[in-house]
Amino acid sequence: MTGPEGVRCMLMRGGTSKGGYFLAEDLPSDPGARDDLLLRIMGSPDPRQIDGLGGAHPLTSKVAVVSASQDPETDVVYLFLQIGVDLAEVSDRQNCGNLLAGVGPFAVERGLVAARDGRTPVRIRMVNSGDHATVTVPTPDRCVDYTGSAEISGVPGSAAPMVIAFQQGGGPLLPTGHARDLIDGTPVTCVDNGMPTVLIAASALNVTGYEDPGELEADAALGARLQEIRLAAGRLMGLGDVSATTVPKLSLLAPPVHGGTVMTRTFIPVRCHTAIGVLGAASVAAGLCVEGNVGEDVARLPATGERLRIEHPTGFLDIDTAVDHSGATPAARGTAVVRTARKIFDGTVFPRPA
Ligand code: NQM
Repeated sequence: MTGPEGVRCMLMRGGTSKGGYFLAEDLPSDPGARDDLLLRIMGSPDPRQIDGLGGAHPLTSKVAVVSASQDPETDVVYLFLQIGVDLAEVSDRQNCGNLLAGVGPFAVERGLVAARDGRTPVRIRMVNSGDHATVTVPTPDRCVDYTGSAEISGVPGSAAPMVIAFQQGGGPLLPTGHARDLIDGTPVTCVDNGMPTVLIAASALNVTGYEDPGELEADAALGARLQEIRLAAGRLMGLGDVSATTVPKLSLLAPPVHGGTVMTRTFIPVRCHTAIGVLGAASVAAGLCVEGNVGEDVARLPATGERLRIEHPTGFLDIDTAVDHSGATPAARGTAVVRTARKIFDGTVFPRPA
């Protein structure tokens, strides 16, 4: 329940993102009242989010709302909400595979899933996409252990691995029905392996794909071109008018430079990601496995195995995935990834007054 004083909240890093984790029962059930409260908790709208939990960037202005599942096949239900930084907007139009890494330990910590001695699988239904995933949480002595030796690019130090296995989603891998579309003369591959994403060779937009994210964000002509492509791609992908939504994302592709599969610069969709999202990387990886995709002359697909290393501005993200071409249309087979997560605080957050 929302008390007059404050709201129970756990602040966690999930992968390379950070956000507030709430039990659904601790928030108002009315979405309008919930969103108003969350904006005040995060300190939005304000470019600095100085009066709230938010970190003044879309990657640190996120919320996970978690509840017990009524479905015996699933343990918990996870709703992701993107909280606007400088705009008073709360969006459920996209999922977040990074915060998902924290949903497993959060569910165990809040008693929604009984911890096993060793490792505890938490089966999660993701409301935003309708897809399912299992996060396996290290639980020695039936307690969540956040310490360990797993390292992920973009996060200093090491922590316990949270292994995420995604189940096959229901939607098409190629939402436009094609491996390649032409948008105002620019070849693109529109793909959705958990995150609607538009793949574009960086060279097609006259950039190298190795620029600093800040430099790309400062390029107004590039930003305008990306927005034109995004609006057209949104319609082709059946997403309608995407002018006010955070999907589809755009990933610029360049040849790998660290021995991986491909180098990326991903727009989410206005800011350029300092790394890459989990589901964004899963979509890039699956798109690169589709015959005829726009990265064919850019990427170096592994000769064997199903692990693709997606390079990004601060390192790389390894994705296990493969595409099945035996059916009428290409389909992604199970996707898996290792992330880490960490509890930063657990307590009561005090929202800015209404
Ligand atoms: O793609 C950023 C992130 C994300 C989303 C974004 C994510 C994902 O890095 O699964 O995690 O694309 O807005 O958290």
